Amino acid sequence: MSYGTPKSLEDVEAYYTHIRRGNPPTAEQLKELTDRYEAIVGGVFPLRENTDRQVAALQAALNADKAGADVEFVCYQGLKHTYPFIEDGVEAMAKDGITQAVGVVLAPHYSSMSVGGYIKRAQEKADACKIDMGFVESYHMHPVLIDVLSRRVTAKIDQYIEAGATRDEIRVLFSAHSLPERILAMGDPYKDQLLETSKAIADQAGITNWQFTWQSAGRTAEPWLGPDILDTLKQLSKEQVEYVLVAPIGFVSDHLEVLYDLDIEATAVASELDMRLMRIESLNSDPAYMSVLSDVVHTRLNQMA
Ligand code: FEC
Repeated sequence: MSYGTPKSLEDVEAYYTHIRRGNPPTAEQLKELTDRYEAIVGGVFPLRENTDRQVAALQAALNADKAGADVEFVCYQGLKHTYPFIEDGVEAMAKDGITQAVGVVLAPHYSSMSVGGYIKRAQEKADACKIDMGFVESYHMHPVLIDVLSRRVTAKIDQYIEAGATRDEIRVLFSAHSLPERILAMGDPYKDQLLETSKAIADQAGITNWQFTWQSAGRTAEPWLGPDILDTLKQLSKEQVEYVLVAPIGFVSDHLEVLYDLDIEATAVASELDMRLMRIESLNSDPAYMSVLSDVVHTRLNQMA
């Protein structure tokens, strides 16, 4: 399961309306979002192809990792805010005669407002279709995930050092999608899981100059978790930090929140502040990430059997 992205610029309004729980955006809000899509690679929607590739690569990894078990894995796709919706994916499984399934989200950290929402919808549809469905809730501390992300952080730090920075001059910002502040009062594990992942990567990469920051907060009236990355950059500029490396650990794919919010918006703010900003490469369908997903799915399936 994954967030989903519009099929085309014409599809942005329906997509945005779904995110807003059926409330259509104003013309101004729609234009603002459409402009953001147009700014990333000319209105192409990389998340769609990315997700397709991830689904195909996971299916191959699951079948390669089954160690002779008499079972064939088939992966179905279900998106949160556009076609094929989560319910469409579960229905397609039922039509194909699938009776047992494991659901996994292309996001490593659990929040009742993110992964919890995917699971609830899939579970409801699976119950209606009489499919025995189990779920992976999070995999934010999987050693292979920590390892692959640490290596990506180290690669960019080395690039800064080659360009003349010293290790002490580089500040690593781990980031993730903000959520409304009320999740904290609900005892949601999201923030703690993100801090755990950040610390594990920093320890493995031998980094002490790091901090966590939020990004991509929604445009609603209620307070969202902060500080936002744009404010963090302004603060770092006051501390005379010149080299910033962003590691958006809450995301696994190249999509709007990475390609626009970081590569365009945050990069422009950093440049105005005379700072250099790089980000680590997204995992997309990296075989190491696919092996993490395959491992957590196999583990969950064994618990169900
Ligand atoms: O590339 C793309 O087309 C999709 C990029 C995209 C990803 C993504 C991931 C997450 N979101 C999460 C939470 C919220 C909450 C709201 C919200 C709103 C938006 C809007 C767009 C959008 N999100 Fe998103 N999100 C992506 C895109 N998101 C566009 C609407 C305009 C805007 O506010 O910018 C607020 C609405 C609500 O109350 O429901 C909350 C979380 C994730 C990471 C986990 C996941 O992937 O599911 C959490 C990718």
